[in-house]
Amino acid sequence: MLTRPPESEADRQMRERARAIAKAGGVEAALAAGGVPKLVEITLSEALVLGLMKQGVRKYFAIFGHGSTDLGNVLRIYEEAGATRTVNCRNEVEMAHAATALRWQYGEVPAVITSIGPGAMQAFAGSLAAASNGVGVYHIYGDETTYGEGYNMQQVPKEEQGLFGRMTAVLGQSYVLHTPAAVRDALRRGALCVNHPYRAGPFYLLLPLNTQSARLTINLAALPARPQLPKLAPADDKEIDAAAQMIATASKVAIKAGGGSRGYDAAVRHLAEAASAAVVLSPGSTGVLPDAHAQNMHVGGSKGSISGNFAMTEAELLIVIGSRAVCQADCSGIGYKNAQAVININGDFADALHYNKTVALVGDIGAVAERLAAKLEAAKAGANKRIFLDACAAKKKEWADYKAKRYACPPLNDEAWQKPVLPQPAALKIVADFAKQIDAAKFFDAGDVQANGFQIVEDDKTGDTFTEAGASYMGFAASALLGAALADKPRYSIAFCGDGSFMMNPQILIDAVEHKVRGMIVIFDNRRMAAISGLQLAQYSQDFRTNDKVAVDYRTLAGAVSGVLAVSGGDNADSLRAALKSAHAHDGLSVVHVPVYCGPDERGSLGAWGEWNVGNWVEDVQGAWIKQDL
Ligand SMILES: Cc1ncc(C[n+]2csc(CCOP(=O)(O)OP(=O)(O)O)c2C)c(N)n1
Ligand SMILES: [Mg+2]
Repeated sequence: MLTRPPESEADRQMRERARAIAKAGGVEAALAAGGVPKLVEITLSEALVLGLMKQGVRKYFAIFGHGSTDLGNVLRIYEEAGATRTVNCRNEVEMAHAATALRWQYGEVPAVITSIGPGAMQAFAGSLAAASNGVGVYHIYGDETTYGEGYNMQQVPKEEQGLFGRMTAVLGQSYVLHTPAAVRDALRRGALCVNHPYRAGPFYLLLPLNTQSARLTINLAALPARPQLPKLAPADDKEIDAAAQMIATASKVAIKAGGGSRGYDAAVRHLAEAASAAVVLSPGSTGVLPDAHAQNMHVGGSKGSISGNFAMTEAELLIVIGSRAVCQADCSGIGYKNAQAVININGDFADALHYNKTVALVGDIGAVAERLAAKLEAAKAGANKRIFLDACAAKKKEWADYKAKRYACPPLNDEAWQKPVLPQPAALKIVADFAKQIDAAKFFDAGDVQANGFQIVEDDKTGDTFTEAGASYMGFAASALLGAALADKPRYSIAFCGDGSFMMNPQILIDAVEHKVRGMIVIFDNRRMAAISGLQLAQYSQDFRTNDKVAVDYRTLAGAVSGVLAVSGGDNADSLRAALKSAHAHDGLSVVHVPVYCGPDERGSLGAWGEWNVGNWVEDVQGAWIKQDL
């Protein structure tokens, strides 16, 4: 037992503040009720917690170390008062993903806390997923002392200052709290960074070991609140009229709805219908237009689909909505071979101007798309596009028939498994259908699981699939389930993981149990990192070091953790369906292990329909890119 000495006077006062704030329901309310004075003398650690609370940040994922014990003490006292919540995790990459998921899936802004050095570096690595998908989260890392009394253990061992701050500033925005009173400025910058309307991302607060406990006088009323920004749109109709005119005269129009269009379902649909445009989705935007909508051509890009890539290739006018032109989602920059011009709707100038020959409609997607749609309706601009839409519909049917054949494929004899097992597309489809049936959200990990996954999902709204396509970070999906541990209203979610990805971050097995997450992990086990074997084979006709010979019994491994229900999905569709049912009935985390086929039979994959600027394809792709004018 750790003994508890009597509480210090400073901690007692902190506890009083924490109670007053929790009782009032927040810093502002406590100030208004007179529960706390405006000017308080507190430590930097407490000021930070109060400042974050003022922005609505009350939830923390933490792995403490010598670099964050002071902050940990504040969070202990505030949690005991009911003002904040902290969950302890087993791996910093995992908790960075959990934080990203909490913001992405539930819209709640959390903070990640690490020690100095290795813990921080791991969380920093994980924060690439937040940066790549435009998800705003706070990361708080311990940092070297400001007195320079000698090297701190785990700092970057160089005679230079602020190195962690510089490193983190490369990936997102960062602030070193060298001067405690700077916390107000740091939090103002952080608030905009994590709540940015179209370029949100991680904000890193570097907290030196010695400034955490430094006391400062702070004005609680002056700590910045969460910013409220108006929606912006072009001030006059000049560009919108020009865009409407371009759409009216073109006969083949495609919309590319990128990750930024998530959540703008109604506006995208309105614009698509008014423009009679074929809508091509990105891996991260499935659901923005209902799957069965006649104008939904599914995903397009390097992996893509028959219909999505057809529409991208054939369109003479491209309308880009909320896309930063990611190589893979945009066919390595050569997706629009016949496009003569672009209309680009984006809040960010650089993204809006990514292509040449562009009319940039800079602003909020909803505001701009609705205004443009109204113009198109008035001008009956969609009237001349039937032939193209019919051709697209035929391609959509071709894609649906193609997929149906793969879903119906029986178990295939597999070399690694030495028996017939389900092909991955068929297995993924069964799990995706089950998710729909129970209204679960789907998280996809990297690899073939992810690529086949976004080709398969049939979403009808934003928010049913989270595919971390920005960084494609192996280990994201299973870790993301931990977001539910702190969510106000957790939704049952299923993580679709490859065997390779699952082993990158299996810590969720413990953390989900500890923090009472209900959810499911399905491991699609092809005994290799098949996405890369597949690329190697396609490019160099040989695979190399993308598998090993070690058999792992994932059911026993997962089942060894008390509280986890581990079941086998078996080798056929019926056994998998039965396994999913029993897994879902478990009141906690369940793991379903499904052996899947990997080999030369083409029914084992859903194919690639675009081009990609990698490996020995670069000459061809770049040759095509250099010739096009967009
Ligand atoms: C952390 C990380 N390391 C490496 C990669 C590169 N990578 C992408 S997919 C993949 C293989 C994925 O294997 P698995 O999870 O088993 O899925 P499969 O392709 O076999 O379905 C690798 C190594 C990555 N995306 N993330
Ligand atoms: Mg695999």
